[in-house]
Amino acid sequence: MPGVSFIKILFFYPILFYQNCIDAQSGDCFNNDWSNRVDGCAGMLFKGRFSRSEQISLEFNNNILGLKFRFTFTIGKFDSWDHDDDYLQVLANDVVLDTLRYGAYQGSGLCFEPKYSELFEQKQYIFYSPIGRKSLKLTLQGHFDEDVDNESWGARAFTLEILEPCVEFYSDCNFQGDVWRICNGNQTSQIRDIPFEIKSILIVNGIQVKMRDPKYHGGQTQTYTSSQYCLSSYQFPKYNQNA
Ligand SMILES: [Ca+2]
Ligand SMILES: [Ca+2]
Repeated sequence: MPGVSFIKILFFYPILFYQNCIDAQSGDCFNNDWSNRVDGCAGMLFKGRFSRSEQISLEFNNNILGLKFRFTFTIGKFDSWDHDDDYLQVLANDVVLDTLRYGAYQGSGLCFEPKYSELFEQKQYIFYSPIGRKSLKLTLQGHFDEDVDNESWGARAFTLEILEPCVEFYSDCNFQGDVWRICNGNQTSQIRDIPFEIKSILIVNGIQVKMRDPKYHGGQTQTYTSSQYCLSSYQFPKYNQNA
């Protein structure tokens, strides 16, 4: 039987990797992601309120693979921000993506101190991660000089999408040994030989990896939709991308 070993990867993208605090009033704000502090303004729940040098962040460790990401959230600007002195910075992997500044009277009076105004604004950032990096840290860092009853901020409707996801194949179990990586958007070649026996695969949710080898599972195609920590044997397959 002239079996041809192969790998086919289905990238369904963008992959919605993470979301939190999406619904106006539901319980998905009440967890420990970002912060366990929750407040409401105009019928909307926010993580917050924060002031002074308070920051909130979320880290994904050793479970995220991608070259290109999109992070969105909605900022709540509350009360008396001093436009030149007070600001909120958005960071990915400790690199500043944006600096947000507002004035005390921007928006309309919705909650908290009646003299000053509130503004809700959806923000969206596309950024890149170095090849091979498996962690990501997102941070909202405040820079304020007065207390929360005078000037503050909150955040809600967090989403993180992977616009260019990757899959990694390893020569040893538990994602050790040599690595062979394929990322969506890599246009170097459509079919290549993987230069070692595959023992484990790191797969982000939302990707399908199909593999077949005549010496494995009777030549049946296997479909994997989550990471595989230790496979018994896949030898010298061909790679075939079908996005
Ligand atoms: Ca107010
Ligand atoms: Ca201030």
